[in-house]
Amino acid sequence: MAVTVNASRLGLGILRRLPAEARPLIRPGTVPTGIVHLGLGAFHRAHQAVYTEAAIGAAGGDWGIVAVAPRSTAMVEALTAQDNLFSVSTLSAAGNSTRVVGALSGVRHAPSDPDAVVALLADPAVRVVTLTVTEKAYQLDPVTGQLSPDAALAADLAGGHPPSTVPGLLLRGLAARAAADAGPVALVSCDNLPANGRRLRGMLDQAVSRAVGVPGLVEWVTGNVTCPGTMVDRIVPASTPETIEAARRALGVTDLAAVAAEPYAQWVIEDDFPGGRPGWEHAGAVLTGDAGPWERLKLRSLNGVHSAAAYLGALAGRETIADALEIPHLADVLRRLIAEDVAASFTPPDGVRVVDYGEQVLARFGNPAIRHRTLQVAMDGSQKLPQRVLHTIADLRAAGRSARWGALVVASWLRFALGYADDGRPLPFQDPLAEPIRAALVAGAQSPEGAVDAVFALREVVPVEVAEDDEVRTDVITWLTALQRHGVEATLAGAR
Ligand code: CS2
Repeated sequence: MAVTVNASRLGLGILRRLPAEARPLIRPGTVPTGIVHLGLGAFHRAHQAVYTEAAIGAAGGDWGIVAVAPRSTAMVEALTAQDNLFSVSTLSAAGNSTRVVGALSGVRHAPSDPDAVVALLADPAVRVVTLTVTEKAYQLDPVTGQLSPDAALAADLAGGHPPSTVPGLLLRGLAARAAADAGPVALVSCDNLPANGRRLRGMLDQAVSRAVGVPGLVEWVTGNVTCPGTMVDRIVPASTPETIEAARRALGVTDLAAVAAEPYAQWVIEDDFPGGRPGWEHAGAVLTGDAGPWERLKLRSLNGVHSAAAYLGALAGRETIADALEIPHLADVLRRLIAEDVAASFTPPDGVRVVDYGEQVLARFGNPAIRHRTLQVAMDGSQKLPQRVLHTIADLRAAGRSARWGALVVASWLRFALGYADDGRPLPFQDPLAEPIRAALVAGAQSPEGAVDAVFALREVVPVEVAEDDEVRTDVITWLTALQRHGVEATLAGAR
């Protein structure tokens, strides 16, 4: 690897100038590749890369990560110019610290070099493939988990040209791996999907069985590919110029791949790796037979509450999640959501009390040093709401309980989707299903009843048992009416 000696830019050449506590835990560039990661976003850099570096440092192994950007080139260019190094700044009220991470052994840009990614997936040295590609990249109907291919994926399934989608890349990579007899591999979803291992497996099986020109791949995948489920957790907002400035202050050089994150991190992983894995347990990860209870705990008590704070906060004109928590009564309402709805909806992992976990979550959301924008968390609601809130509601109703606080979250999402904050300012609605949702809202816009009925008819967003439940419908309409008439602050003040 070429060593960049550039006084003003992060790179191998400047590491010796850094204080010991800011240096990587391993010698960067010396660990051979064993992992391919799809999705080069801030979350991967502050989560799996950090755990994997610590695991290699503690337990060894050839587990360098080649990270693949599925879309933009900016991060690939930044990391290439920095010898694949980046820094993580850990931010809290108690103070900040910054450390350079050396886990990446390479970076690739999938759109400009899909064949290189396919070749990597077929490399026998690669035995683990991790993914942080966001919910929508799986191209699964959020409610049913059925593959719902867009035109690009349909073209990938037809074959004959290099793949351009995540399912397409995996499909062609595994076909090449089977042809090369390169050995078994674990594909590990690190996205906030429900039962993410099973969803990824379902996506793969459906893609393989529909694909043209991959004879025998169904059998090979069955015998050689595992999809362990995971629960991933760390609050990592999108990087901003302030993130880069914090890294520059700490390191004395520019790091265009810098990320900032909260101190807390958790990773629960199902231990099903036929080709081996890093010693992640030495880095604090929990290896288990079933991540399901952890995943439900996190999706419902953290992400569901995060979405609630994001929609209500954005409507009330608050820029960040920490600002949103300052809205009078919001924290109390979120506590009731956790205690009365979330905690009653599922059985948590042994030894965990959901309300205690929820208190910790609220404290994390309040971290004033983490400027997590409400609009970032509000994005892609159609892909997030089922596992974050609608499953909670469905489970409560199946047990004969009410789900009033869950209904408030649904109403706040609908109110957000209508496109205006309480002060009349427009709100951006970024969602892969923005068109059908907006069309439904326009059709039903005359009244809250009309809006709820129109959106509840969208089967790819709202499960039938929730959509056809009169009590849920009434609760959502009541909250939506209050939010529209009185705004967030008065609605929360009057919430009982
Ligand atoms: C957030 C998550 O953006 C969002 O939707 O709820 O990214 C959240 O910060 C992480 O899941 C925390 O682990």
